[in-house]
Amino acid sequence: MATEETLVLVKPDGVARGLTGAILARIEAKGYSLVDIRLVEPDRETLERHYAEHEGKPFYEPLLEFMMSGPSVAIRLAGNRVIEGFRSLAGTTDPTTAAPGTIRGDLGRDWGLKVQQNLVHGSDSPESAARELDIWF
Ligand code: DAT
Ligand code: MG
Repeated sequence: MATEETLVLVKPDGVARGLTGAILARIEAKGYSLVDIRLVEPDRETLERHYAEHEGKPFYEPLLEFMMSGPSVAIRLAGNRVIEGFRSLAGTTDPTTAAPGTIRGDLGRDWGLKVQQNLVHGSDSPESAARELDIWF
């Protein structure tokens, strides 16, 4: 498959816990290329666009509040099959049960909150990646 791009976010919990470097190290060790990277403090409108698919779900409002609680790091990441590759590196959504060896499995846990704080976001399809990269870059 041809080289593709994905959007990665180190979310506010990752930045606040000082894990940006550790997460970037895993991405770089895997061999993907950083095309662009920036510190972002998104407003509500940006997050409503980014998380449009989750509007109406019980965790939607807590998710937006969490994402506005501090800066995130937005990364344009490139490589062959990087969309599925980064999702694999990140691990499954719930950090309690995400596999050891993954970012969420090794570095995340349940903090007893209404929204899962799971350190990173990664686009889930080529369509999502194109849409999300347009929002953040
Ligand atoms: P992912 O980030 O693995 O693509 P998602 O797109 O389904 O997961 O959900 C977006 C974020 O919302 C996710 O990273 C954490 C939060 N979330 C998802 N499902 C949740 C749930 N059942 N309870 C609490 N937070 C949830
Ligand atoms: Mg998702």
